[in-house]
Amino acid sequence: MSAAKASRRPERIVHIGVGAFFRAHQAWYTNQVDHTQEWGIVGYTGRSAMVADELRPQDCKYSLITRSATGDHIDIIESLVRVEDGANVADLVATVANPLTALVTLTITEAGYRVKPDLTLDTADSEVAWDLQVLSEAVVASPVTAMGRLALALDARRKAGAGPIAIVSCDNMPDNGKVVRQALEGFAAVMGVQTVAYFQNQVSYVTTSIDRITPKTTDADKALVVAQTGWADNSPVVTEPFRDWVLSGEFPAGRPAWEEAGARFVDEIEPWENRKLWLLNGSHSLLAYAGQLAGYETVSDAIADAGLLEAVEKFWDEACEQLPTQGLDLPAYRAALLERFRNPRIRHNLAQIANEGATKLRVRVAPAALAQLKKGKSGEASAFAIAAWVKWISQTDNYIDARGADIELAKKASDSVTALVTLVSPQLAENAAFLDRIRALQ
Ligand code: CS2
Repeated sequence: MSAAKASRRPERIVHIGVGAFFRAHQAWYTNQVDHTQEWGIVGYTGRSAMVADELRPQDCKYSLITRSATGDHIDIIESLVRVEDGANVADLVATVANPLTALVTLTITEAGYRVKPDLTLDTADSEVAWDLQVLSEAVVASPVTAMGRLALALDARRKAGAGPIAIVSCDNMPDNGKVVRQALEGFAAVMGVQTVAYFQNQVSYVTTSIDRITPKTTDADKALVVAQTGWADNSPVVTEPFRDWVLSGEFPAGRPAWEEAGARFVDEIEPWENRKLWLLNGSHSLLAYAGQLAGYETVSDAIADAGLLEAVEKFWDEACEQLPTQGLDLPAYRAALLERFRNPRIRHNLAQIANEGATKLRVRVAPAALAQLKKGKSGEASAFAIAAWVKWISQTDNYIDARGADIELAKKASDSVTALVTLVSPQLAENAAFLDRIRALQ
Protein backbone atom coordinates (compact mmCIF):
# COMPACT_ATOMS: atom_id res chain seq x y z
CA MET A 1 0.00 0.00 0.00
CA SER A 2 1.37 3.43 -0.86
CA ALA A 3 2.13 5.76 2.02
CA ALA A 4 -0.93 7.70 3.12
CA LYS A 5 -0.44 11.44 3.38
CA ALA A 6 -0.54 12.61 6.98
CA SER A 7 -4.04 13.95 7.28
CA ARG A 8 -6.31 15.09 10.04
CA ARG A 9 -9.24 12.99 8.88
CA PRO A 10 -8.99 9.22 9.22
CA GLU A 11 -9.64 7.17 6.07
CA ARG A 12 -13.15 5.86 6.63
CA ILE A 13 -14.83 6.21 3.24
CA VAL A 14 -13.67 4.68 -0.03
CA HIS A 15 -14.89 6.25 -3.25
CA ILE A 16 -14.48 4.64 -6.68
CA GLY A 17 -14.66 7.03 -9.67
CA VAL A 18 -13.21 10.39 -8.64
CA GLY A 19 -14.94 12.64 -11.17
CA ALA A 20 -16.32 16.16 -10.97
CA PHE A 21 -19.79 14.96 -9.94
CA PHE A 22 -18.49 13.09 -6.90
CA ARG A 23 -16.38 16.11 -5.91
CA ALA A 24 -19.43 18.43 -6.17
CA HIS A 25 -21.81 16.03 -4.45
CA GLN A 26 -20.74 13.30 -1.99
CA ALA A 27 -17.44 15.01 -1.11
CA TRP A 28 -19.29 18.29 -0.57
CA TYR A 29 -21.95 16.68 1.68
CA THR A 30 -19.22 15.01 3.77
CA ASN A 31 -17.15 18.19 3.97
CA GLN A 32 -20.22 20.13 5.03
CA VAL A 33 -21.18 17.94 7.99
CA ASP A 34 -17.86 16.55 9.24
CA HIS A 35 -17.22 19.19 11.89
CA THR A 36 -15.21 16.82 14.06
CA GLN A 37 -13.11 15.67 11.10
CA GLU A 38 -13.78 11.97 11.45
CA TRP A 39 -14.57 11.09 7.85
CA GLY A 40 -11.71 11.16 5.36
CA ILE A 41 -12.39 9.86 1.85
CA VAL A 42 -9.87 7.81 -0.15
CA GLY A 43 -10.63 8.15 -3.86
CA TYR A 44 -9.77 5.76 -6.68
CA THR A 45 -9.84 7.15 -10.19
CA GLY A 46 -11.87 5.69 -13.05
CA ARG A 47 -10.58 5.37 -16.58
CA SER A 48 -7.98 8.11 -16.32
CA ALA A 49 -5.63 8.71 -13.40
CA MET A 50 -5.21 12.39 -14.33
CA VAL A 51 -7.21 13.71 -11.41
CA ALA A 52 -4.88 11.88 -9.00
CA ASP A 53 -1.90 13.73 -10.52
CA GLU A 54 -3.76 17.03 -10.23
CA LEU A 55 -4.89 16.59 -6.66
CA ARG A 56 -1.90 14.96 -4.98
CA PRO A 57 0.42 18.00 -5.08
CA GLN A 58 -2.30 19.99 -3.28
CA ASP A 59 -3.03 17.40 -0.55
CA CYS A 60 -6.27 16.49 -2.38
CA LYS A 61 -7.91 19.79 -1.45
CA TYR A 62 -9.76 21.66 -4.19
CA SER A 63 -12.07 24.60 -4.79
CA LEU A 64 -15.76 24.06 -5.42
CA ILE A 65 -17.26 26.96 -7.37
CA THR A 66 -21.01 27.12 -6.74
CA ARG A 67 -22.36 29.05 -9.70
CA SER A 68 -25.79 30.65 -9.52
CA ALA A 69 -27.42 32.77 -12.22
CA THR A 70 -26.03 35.85 -10.50
CA GLY A 71 -22.64 34.97 -9.05
CA ASP A 72 -20.02 32.49 -7.82
CA HIS A 73 -19.24 31.23 -4.34
CA ILE A 74 -16.00 29.33 -3.68
CA ASP A 75 -15.51 26.72 -0.92
CA ILE A 76 -12.41 24.67 -0.25
CA ILE A 77 -13.31 20.98 0.05
CA GLU A 78 -11.10 18.99 2.43
CA SER A 79 -12.93 15.68 2.83
CA LEU A 80 -10.83 13.91 0.21
CA VAL A 81 -7.62 12.84 1.95
CA ARG A 82 -5.96 10.56 -0.60
CA VAL A 83 -6.42 9.81 -4.30
CA GLU A 84 -5.02 6.71 -5.98
CA ASP A 85 -4.97 5.42 -9.53
CA GLY A 86 -7.92 3.02 -9.84
CA ALA A 87 -5.55 0.47 -11.37
CA ASN A 88 -3.79 0.25 -7.99
CA VAL A 89 -5.99 -2.66 -6.96
CA ALA A 90 -3.70 -3.74 -4.10
CA ASP A 91 -4.26 -0.37 -2.46
CA LEU A 92 -8.04 -0.55 -2.88
CA VAL A 93 -8.03 -4.04 -1.38
CA ALA A 94 -6.02 -2.91 1.65
CA THR A 95 -8.20 0.15 2.25
CA VAL A 96 -11.52 -1.70 1.99
CA ALA A 97 -10.17 -4.45 4.27
CA ASN A 98 -9.25 -1.89 6.93
CA PRO A 99 -11.79 -2.16 9.79
CA LEU A 100 -11.90 1.64 10.03
CA THR A 101 -13.47 1.83 6.57
CA ALA A 102 -17.23 2.05 7.00
CA LEU A 103 -18.56 2.55 3.50
CA VAL A 104 -17.76 2.57 -0.19
CA THR A 105 -19.44 5.07 -2.52
CA LEU A 106 -19.44 4.65 -6.29
CA THR A 107 -19.70 6.89 -9.35
CA ILE A 108 -18.61 4.54 -12.11
CA THR A 109 -21.28 5.56 -14.69
CA GLU A 110 -24.33 3.56 -15.69
CA ALA A 111 -22.31 1.44 -18.09
CA GLY A 112 -19.67 0.69 -15.43
CA TYR A 113 -21.79 -1.91 -13.61
CA ARG A 114 -21.65 -4.31 -16.57
CA VAL A 115 -25.13 -5.69 -16.01
CA LYS A 116 -27.63 -6.97 -18.56
CA PRO A 117 -31.09 -5.42 -18.99
CA ASP A 118 -32.36 -7.85 -16.33
CA LEU A 119 -29.71 -6.32 -14.01
CA THR A 120 -27.65 -9.50 -13.58
CA LEU A 121 -23.93 -9.53 -14.31
CA ASP A 122 -23.16 -9.53 -18.04
CA THR A 123 -20.87 -12.55 -18.19
CA ALA A 124 -20.63 -12.17 -21.98
CA ASP A 125 -18.71 -8.91 -21.50
CA SER A 126 -15.06 -9.75 -22.19
CA GLU A 127 -13.72 -7.80 -19.21
CA VAL A 128 -16.27 -9.39 -16.88
CA ALA A 129 -15.29 -12.80 -18.25
CA TRP A 130 -11.64 -11.97 -17.52
CA ASP A 131 -12.46 -10.86 -13.97
CA LEU A 132 -14.41 -14.06 -13.34
CA GLN A 133 -11.27 -15.99 -14.27
CA VAL A 134 -9.18 -13.83 -11.95
CA LEU A 135 -11.62 -14.09 -9.05
CA SER A 136 -11.98 -17.85 -9.41
CA GLU A 137 -8.16 -17.93 -9.23
CA ALA A 138 -7.92 -19.57 -12.65
CA VAL A 139 -5.40 -16.87 -13.60
CA VAL A 140 -3.12 -14.78 -11.41
CA ALA A 141 -3.75 -11.14 -12.30
CA SER A 142 -5.78 -8.14 -11.17
CA PRO A 143 -9.44 -7.61 -12.00
CA VAL A 144 -10.10 -4.78 -14.47
CA THR A 145 -13.77 -3.85 -13.94
CA ALA A 146 -14.81 -1.62 -11.05
CA MET A 147 -17.20 -4.28 -9.74
CA GLY A 148 -14.60 -7.05 -10.08
CA ARG A 149 -12.10 -4.97 -8.13
CA LEU A 150 -14.70 -4.22 -5.47
CA ALA A 151 -15.59 -7.92 -5.20
CA LEU A 152 -11.93 -8.74 -4.57
CA ALA A 153 -11.61 -5.95 -1.99
CA LEU A 154 -14.77 -6.98 -0.13
CA ASP A 155 -13.56 -10.56 0.00
CA ALA A 156 -10.31 -9.34 1.55
CA ARG A 157 -12.41 -7.53 4.16
CA ARG A 158 -14.23 -10.78 4.90
CA LYS A 159 -10.94 -12.64 5.30
CA ALA A 160 -9.59 -9.88 7.56
CA GLY A 161 -12.69 -10.15 9.79
CA ALA A 162 -13.15 -6.41 9.40
CA GLY A 163 -16.93 -6.57 9.77
CA PRO A 164 -19.93 -5.38 7.81
CA ILE A 165 -19.84 -2.46 5.37
CA ALA A 166 -22.20 -0.35 3.25
CA ILE A 167 -21.89 0.12 -0.52
CA VAL A 168 -23.57 3.25 -1.85
CA SER A 169 -24.07 3.56 -5.60
CA CYS A 170 -24.31 7.19 -6.72
CA ASP A 171 -25.03 6.55 -10.39
CA ASN A 172 -28.23 7.48 -12.20
CA MET A 173 -30.00 4.12 -12.31
CA PRO A 174 -33.23 2.90 -10.77
CA ASP A 175 -32.64 0.67 -7.74
CA ASN A 176 -28.90 1.18 -7.99
CA GLY A 177 -28.37 -0.72 -4.72
CA LYS A 178 -29.87 -3.82 -6.30
CA VAL A 179 -27.70 -3.36 -9.40
CA VAL A 180 -24.59 -3.38 -7.20
CA ARG A 181 -25.80 -6.40 -5.25
CA GLN A 182 -26.53 -8.42 -8.35
CA ALA A 183 -23.25 -7.48 -10.03
CA LEU A 184 -21.27 -8.45 -6.91
CA GLU A 185 -23.23 -11.66 -6.46
CA GLY A 186 -22.39 -12.53 -10.05
CA PHE A 187 -18.70 -12.38 -9.15
CA ALA A 188 -19.17 -14.05 -5.74
CA ALA A 189 -20.61 -17.10 -7.49
CA VAL A 190 -17.08 -18.10 -8.54
CA MET A 191 -15.46 -17.08 -5.23
CA GLY A 192 -16.83 -19.68 -2.84
CA VAL A 193 -19.72 -20.10 -0.42
CA GLN A 194 -18.18 -17.99 2.34
CA THR A 195 -17.86 -15.06 -0.05
CA VAL A 196 -21.45 -15.52 -1.19
CA ALA A 197 -22.61 -15.53 2.44
CA TYR A 198 -20.56 -12.42 3.30
CA PHE A 199 -21.89 -10.50 0.29
CA GLN A 200 -25.43 -11.51 1.23
CA ASN A 201 -25.32 -10.95 4.98
CA GLN A 202 -22.57 -8.47 5.81
CA VAL A 203 -22.67 -6.08 2.88
CA SER A 204 -25.47 -3.51 2.90
CA TYR A 205 -26.54 -2.23 -0.52
CA VAL A 206 -27.82 1.32 -0.14
CA THR A 207 -30.00 2.72 -2.92
CA THR A 208 -29.70 6.43 -3.68
CA SER A 209 -30.99 9.16 -5.93
CA ILE A 210 -28.37 11.85 -6.47
CA ASP A 211 -28.69 15.26 -8.05
CA ARG A 212 -26.37 18.15 -8.79
CA ILE A 213 -25.60 19.48 -12.26
CA THR A 214 -21.83 19.56 -12.69
CA PRO A 215 -20.42 20.80 -16.00
CA LYS A 216 -16.80 20.38 -17.10
CA THR A 217 -14.28 22.76 -15.55
CA THR A 218 -12.74 25.23 -18.01
CA ASP A 219 -9.50 27.24 -17.99
CA ALA A 220 -11.63 30.32 -17.25
CA ASP A 221 -12.83 28.62 -14.05
CA LYS A 222 -9.23 27.99 -12.99
CA ALA A 223 -8.40 31.63 -13.68
CA LEU A 224 -11.42 32.72 -11.63
CA VAL A 225 -10.24 30.74 -8.60
CA VAL A 226 -6.78 32.35 -8.77
CA ALA A 227 -8.30 35.81 -9.16
CA GLN A 228 -10.74 35.39 -6.27
CA THR A 229 -8.68 33.38 -3.79
CA GLY A 230 -5.05 33.83 -4.85
CA TRP A 231 -4.67 30.02 -5.00
CA ALA A 232 -3.59 28.43 -8.30
CA ASP A 233 -5.80 25.36 -7.82
CA ASN A 234 -4.97 22.66 -10.44
CA SER A 235 -8.34 21.06 -10.21
CA PRO A 236 -11.36 23.18 -9.28
CA VAL A 237 -14.92 21.91 -9.83
CA VAL A 238 -17.94 23.99 -10.90
CA THR A 239 -21.48 23.19 -9.84
CA GLU A 240 -24.96 24.65 -9.46
CA PRO A 241 -26.42 25.76 -6.09
CA PHE A 242 -29.13 23.04 -6.18
CA ARG A 243 -28.27 19.65 -4.69
CA ASP A 244 -30.28 16.68 -3.56
CA TRP A 245 -29.51 13.25 -2.15
CA VAL A 246 -32.11 10.67 -1.19
CA LEU A 247 -30.88 7.42 0.39
CA SER A 248 -32.48 4.18 1.48
CA GLY A 249 -30.64 1.42 3.33
CA GLU A 250 -28.50 0.51 6.32
CA PHE A 251 -25.02 1.68 7.29
CA PRO A 252 -23.83 -1.09 9.62
CA ALA A 253 -20.45 0.54 10.29
CA GLY A 254 -21.71 4.12 10.60
CA ARG A 255 -21.77 7.14 8.28
CA PRO A 256 -21.40 10.93 8.32
CA ALA A 257 -24.53 12.85 9.35
CA TRP A 258 -25.26 13.82 5.73
CA GLU A 259 -28.83 14.73 6.71
CA GLU A 260 -27.38 17.83 8.39
CA ALA A 261 -26.59 19.08 4.89
CA GLY A 262 -30.04 18.18 3.56
CA ALA A 263 -29.70 14.51 2.54
CA ARG A 264 -32.93 12.59 3.10
CA PHE A 265 -33.15 9.02 4.39
CA VAL A 266 -36.35 7.31 3.27
CA ASP A 267 -37.90 3.83 3.36
CA GLU A 268 -39.52 4.06 -0.07
CA ILE A 269 -37.09 5.55 -2.61
CA GLU A 270 -38.68 4.58 -5.93
CA PRO A 271 -40.90 7.66 -6.46
CA TRP A 272 -37.96 9.99 -5.73
CA GLU A 273 -35.56 8.21 -8.03
CA ASN A 274 -38.10 8.01 -10.85
CA ARG A 275 -38.95 11.69 -10.51
CA LYS A 276 -35.30 12.65 -10.82
CA LEU A 277 -34.28 10.07 -13.41
CA TRP A 278 -37.21 10.60 -15.75
CA LEU A 279 -37.79 14.33 -15.40
CA LEU A 280 -34.23 15.65 -15.08
CA ASN A 281 -32.11 12.99 -16.78
CA GLY A 282 -34.74 12.04 -19.38
CA SER A 283 -35.15 15.61 -20.57
CA HIS A 284 -31.38 16.11 -20.41
CA SER A 285 -30.96 13.26 -22.89
CA LEU A 286 -33.78 14.59 -25.07
CA LEU A 287 -32.04 17.96 -25.19
CA ALA A 288 -28.61 16.38 -25.72
CA TYR A 289 -29.65 14.73 -29.01
CA ALA A 290 -32.40 17.02 -30.33
CA GLY A 291 -30.40 20.06 -29.20
CA GLN A 292 -27.20 19.00 -30.96
CA LEU A 293 -29.16 18.15 -34.11
CA ALA A 294 -30.51 21.71 -34.00
CA GLY A 295 -26.99 23.11 -33.67
CA TYR A 296 -26.94 23.96 -29.95
CA GLU A 297 -24.01 23.31 -27.62
CA THR A 298 -25.36 23.72 -24.10
CA VAL A 299 -28.48 22.91 -22.09
CA SER A 300 -29.27 26.58 -21.51
CA ASP A 301 -29.08 27.32 -25.26
CA ALA A 302 -31.26 24.34 -26.15
CA ILE A 303 -33.97 25.02 -23.57
CA ALA A 304 -34.27 28.59 -24.91
CA ASP A 305 -35.57 27.12 -28.19
CA ALA A 306 -39.39 27.18 -28.09
CA GLY A 307 -39.72 23.90 -30.02
CA LEU A 308 -37.35 22.03 -27.73
CA LEU A 309 -39.00 23.50 -24.64
CA GLU A 310 -42.33 22.19 -25.92
CA ALA A 311 -40.81 18.75 -26.55
CA VAL A 312 -39.46 18.70 -22.98
CA GLU A 313 -42.80 19.79 -21.50
CA LYS A 314 -44.62 17.07 -23.44
CA PHE A 315 -42.10 14.46 -22.33
CA TRP A 316 -42.58 15.60 -18.73
CA ASP A 317 -46.37 15.27 -19.15
CA GLU A 318 -45.94 11.67 -20.29
CA ALA A 319 -43.46 10.82 -17.54
CA CYS A 320 -45.58 12.50 -14.82
CA GLU A 321 -48.51 10.27 -15.73
CA GLN A 322 -46.48 7.37 -14.28
CA LEU A 323 -45.53 9.16 -11.04
CA PRO A 324 -47.64 9.36 -7.87
CA THR A 325 -49.64 12.59 -7.77
CA GLN A 326 -49.24 12.90 -3.99
CA GLY A 327 -46.11 13.99 -2.16
CA LEU A 328 -43.72 14.73 -5.04
CA ASP A 329 -44.89 18.27 -5.83
CA LEU A 330 -44.36 17.74 -9.53
CA PRO A 331 -45.35 21.24 -10.71
CA ALA A 332 -42.78 22.84 -8.38
CA TYR A 333 -40.14 20.26 -9.37
CA ARG A 334 -40.71 21.00 -13.07
CA ALA A 335 -40.55 24.75 -12.51
CA ALA A 336 -37.30 24.38 -10.56
CA LEU A 337 -35.86 22.18 -13.32
CA LEU A 338 -36.55 24.83 -15.93
CA GLU A 339 -34.81 27.41 -13.79
CA ARG A 340 -31.81 25.09 -13.36
CA PHE A 341 -31.61 24.31 -17.08
CA ARG A 342 -31.84 28.02 -17.89
CA ASN A 343 -28.99 29.05 -15.57
CA PRO A 344 -27.03 30.97 -18.22
CA ARG A 345 -23.79 30.85 -16.24
CA ILE A 346 -23.63 27.03 -16.18
CA ARG A 347 -22.18 25.86 -19.51
CA HIS A 348 -23.39 22.27 -19.45
CA ASN A 349 -22.34 20.74 -22.74
CA LEU A 350 -24.91 18.64 -24.56
CA ALA A 351 -22.05 16.53 -25.92
CA GLN A 352 -21.13 15.51 -22.36
CA ILE A 353 -24.70 14.39 -21.60
CA ALA A 354 -24.94 12.55 -24.95
CA ASN A 355 -22.33 9.95 -23.87
CA GLU A 356 -23.51 6.40 -23.13
CA GLY A 357 -26.91 7.04 -24.72
CA ALA A 358 -27.91 3.41 -25.23
CA THR A 359 -27.70 2.66 -21.53
CA LYS A 360 -28.98 6.04 -20.36
CA LEU A 361 -32.13 6.03 -22.52
CA ARG A 362 -33.01 2.56 -21.27
CA VAL A 363 -33.50 3.86 -17.74
CA ARG A 364 -34.42 7.51 -18.38
CA VAL A 365 -36.88 7.41 -21.26
CA ALA A 366 -37.92 3.82 -22.04
CA PRO A 367 -39.92 3.31 -18.80
CA ALA A 368 -42.25 6.25 -19.58
CA ALA A 369 -42.64 5.08 -23.18
CA LEU A 370 -43.47 1.51 -22.14
CA ALA A 371 -46.01 2.71 -19.59
CA GLN A 372 -47.70 4.87 -22.24
CA LEU A 373 -47.90 1.97 -24.68
CA LYS A 374 -49.30 -0.26 -21.96
CA LYS A 375 -52.13 2.22 -21.49
CA GLY A 376 -52.84 2.10 -25.22
CA LYS A 377 -51.35 5.56 -25.76
CA SER A 378 -48.79 6.51 -28.40
CA GLY A 379 -45.83 7.57 -26.22
CA GLU A 380 -45.26 10.34 -28.75
CA ALA A 381 -43.01 12.53 -26.62
CA SER A 382 -40.83 9.63 -25.45
CA ALA A 383 -40.61 8.48 -29.07
CA PHE A 384 -39.34 11.96 -29.96
CA ALA A 385 -36.47 11.60 -27.45
CA ILE A 386 -35.49 8.14 -28.67
CA ALA A 387 -35.83 9.24 -32.31
CA ALA A 388 -33.44 12.10 -31.63
CA TRP A 389 -30.83 9.63 -30.34
CA VAL A 390 -31.36 7.28 -33.31
CA LYS A 391 -30.92 10.19 -35.74
CA TRP A 392 -27.95 11.70 -33.92
CA ILE A 393 -26.06 8.42 -33.44
CA SER A 394 -26.73 7.44 -37.07
CA GLN A 395 -25.05 10.62 -38.24
CA THR A 396 -21.97 10.65 -36.05
CA ASP A 397 -18.91 8.55 -35.33
CA ASN A 398 -17.91 10.97 -32.64
CA TYR A 399 -19.59 9.53 -29.55
CA ILE A 400 -18.58 7.73 -26.37
CA ASP A 401 -20.53 4.58 -25.55
CA ALA A 402 -19.44 1.37 -23.85
CA ARG A 403 -21.87 -0.38 -26.21
CA GLY A 404 -20.20 1.18 -29.27
CA ALA A 405 -19.55 -2.17 -30.99
CA ASP A 406 -23.26 -3.10 -30.79
CA ILE A 407 -24.25 0.39 -31.92
CA GLU A 408 -22.01 0.20 -34.98
CA LEU A 409 -23.46 -3.21 -35.88
CA ALA A 410 -27.00 -1.85 -35.45
CA LYS A 411 -26.21 1.15 -37.65
CA LYS A 412 -25.21 -1.23 -40.46
CA ALA A 413 -28.32 -3.44 -40.13
CA SER A 414 -30.83 -3.36 -43.00
CA ASP A 415 -33.45 -2.06 -40.55
CA SER A 416 -31.15 0.14 -38.48
CA VAL A 417 -33.98 1.92 -36.64
CA THR A 418 -35.30 -1.33 -35.17
CA ALA A 419 -31.77 -2.50 -34.39
CA LEU A 420 -30.90 0.73 -32.57
CA VAL A 421 -34.17 0.88 -30.62
CA THR A 422 -33.58 -2.76 -29.59
CA LEU A 423 -30.39 -1.61 -27.87
CA VAL A 424 -32.42 0.83 -25.79
CA SER A 425 -35.35 -1.51 -25.13
CA PRO A 426 -36.14 -4.81 -26.85
CA GLN A 427 -39.74 -4.40 -25.69
CA LEU A 428 -40.15 -1.03 -27.37
CA ALA A 429 -38.66 -2.44 -30.56
CA GLU A 430 -41.54 -4.92 -30.71
CA ASN A 431 -44.10 -2.16 -31.09
CA ALA A 432 -44.58 -1.43 -34.80
CA ALA A 433 -46.49 1.83 -34.30
CA PHE A 434 -43.81 3.16 -31.95
CA LEU A 435 -41.10 2.27 -34.47
CA ASP A 436 -43.07 4.02 -37.22
CA ARG A 437 -43.13 7.19 -35.15
CA ILE A 438 -39.37 6.99 -34.77
CA ARG A 439 -38.88 6.36 -38.48
CA ALA A 440 -41.05 9.35 -39.33
CA LEU A 441 -38.67 11.55 -37.35
CA GLN A 442 -35.46 10.41 -39.12
C1 CS2 B 1 -26.63 14.18 -17.00
C2 CS2 B 1 -26.37 14.01 -15.51
O1 CS2 B 1 -24.63 13.68 -18.12
C3 CS2 B 1 -25.76 13.29 -17.85
O2 CS2 B 1 -26.20 12.22 -18.25
O3 CS2 B 1 -27.99 13.96 -17.26
O4 CS2 B 1 -25.01 13.96 -15.24
C4 CS2 B 1 -27.05 15.11 -14.68
O5 CS2 B 1 -26.45 16.35 -14.90
C5 CS2 B 1 -27.00 14.78 -13.20
O6 CS2 B 1 -27.62 13.55 -12.98
C6 CS2 B 1 -27.67 15.89 -12.39
O7 CS2 B 1 -27.87 15.47 -11.11
